[in-house]
Amino acid sequence: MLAALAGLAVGSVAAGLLGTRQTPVVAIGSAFIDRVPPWLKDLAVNWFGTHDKTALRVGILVVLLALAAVGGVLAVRRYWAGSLVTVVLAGLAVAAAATRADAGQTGFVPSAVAGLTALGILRLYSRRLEPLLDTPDDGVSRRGFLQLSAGVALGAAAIGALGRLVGGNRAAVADARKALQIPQPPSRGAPAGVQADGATSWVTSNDDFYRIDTALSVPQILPEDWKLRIHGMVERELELTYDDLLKREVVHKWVTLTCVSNEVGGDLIGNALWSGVLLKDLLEEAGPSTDADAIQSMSKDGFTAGTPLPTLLDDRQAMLAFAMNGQPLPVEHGFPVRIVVPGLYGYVSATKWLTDIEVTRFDRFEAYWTPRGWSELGPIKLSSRIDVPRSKAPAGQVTVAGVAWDQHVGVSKVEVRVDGGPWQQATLATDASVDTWRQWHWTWNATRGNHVLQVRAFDAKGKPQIEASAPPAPNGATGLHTVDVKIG
Ligand SMILES: Nc1nc2c(c(=O)[nH]1)N[C@H]1C(S)=C(S)[C@@H](COP(=O)(O)O)O[C@H]1N2
Ligand SMILES: [Mo]
Repeated sequence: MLAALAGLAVGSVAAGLLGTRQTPVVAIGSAFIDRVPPWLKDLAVNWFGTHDKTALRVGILVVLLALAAVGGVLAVRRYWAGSLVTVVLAGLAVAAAATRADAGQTGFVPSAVAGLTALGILRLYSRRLEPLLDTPDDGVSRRGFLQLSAGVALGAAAIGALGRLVGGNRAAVADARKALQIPQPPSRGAPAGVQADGATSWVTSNDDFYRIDTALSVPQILPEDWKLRIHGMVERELELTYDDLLKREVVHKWVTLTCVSNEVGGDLIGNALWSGVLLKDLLEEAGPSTDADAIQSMSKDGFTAGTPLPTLLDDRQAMLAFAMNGQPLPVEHGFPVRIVVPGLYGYVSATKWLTDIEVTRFDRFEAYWTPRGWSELGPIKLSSRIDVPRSKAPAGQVTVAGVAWDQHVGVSKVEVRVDGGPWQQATLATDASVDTWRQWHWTWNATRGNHVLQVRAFDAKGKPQIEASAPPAPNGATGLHTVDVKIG
């Protein structure tokens, strides 16, 4: 186990020095994420929520240490058997790292170096342990074994600490992000909105914004290294740098982003002011072929999304965003540039760490989530959520409040009912645009006892949301958000 830990420590230093994210654990974890069956992914998200990535890292470590222990026991009598375990594990990591989208030429090196380190230490151990097999009471050999262990443990800890220091270009990217001067929105004017205690604020701060992606370790891209290619079925290929982007006409737009995995009543949704450049302008400059019906956008880490071309060319102001609530995009939210398309779930549109846009046809590619059981097209479904009260309230006048959304269509009405009684109309807060969620509130004369609150929304055309319960897969959950409240 110490040999394995020392290998991981050396591997992480190697990754830091080479400026790759592919430490052995990240390489194996990323390969695992790409192959995990949907039921297991859902289970992990249910158990660990947005801590699922930490859980995966811990899980990999535990399994690795268990296998290392087996290898260690084998190596006491037969070094080759123990080293075989090490070689297989390191080989898996090397293969995983070498096949990542952003592996580069050196992505496999940290895993290879980790394997060699572990093999070397295992060899030292088997030498030390051989004499103990014949004379278990030999104090000198015992001391030698303990000294070696202490040395390896200390060395691994020191190298691990060093690994944190040389941790890739994380620090450089953070500094570059801080130093950026980006065009500011004219005024941050958010509508006044509903201010009830515990009501969700209309603007979601960058820190509170939900984060969903497949990146076990977030891509670190310096703005000066960022380049976007727009190519494929176009008349003229475009290549764009970060500076080119900032020099263009900038739009600022409130858009509510939603994840298709959001359960009824869930919190994988947030509203922010995005600043960026219209995709319509860029695509028209490139001149898409009349045969094209989609773009495939690609992230630095190989994630892809397929977005219908018409949603990028119409008036909804789909954009290449570089700022979120007046700040350069946080690294977790796609720094330096991502896509934001009002009305579409994130998995078919909102590519973070964007590096490539191919104008193409849906019948020529499959985006990341399509072969994993999610629909090719992902328009956001009309939905509503109760935010207060969530569990209990004192008897009397109780403010029931929440949000409803149907991006790019709009919400016209929200209704609430108590204990399955008649639907009652809630008051809607001011409408910023059809592309954002809408806050609502309703005053309830609550009596003592246990009650059930439900909410439903209507779209701009007066159509109610779907009441039948359906899970998030394959294209978004439906059903009424239902909350049990104890009034006392
Ligand atoms: N590179 C990359 N971009 C991505 C994803 C991803 O896994 N990788 N996930 C998408 C999904 S499913 C959603 S819901 C949104 C979430 O954006 P956020 O994390 O900024 O809230 O990002 C989208 N963009
Ligand atoms: Mo998502």
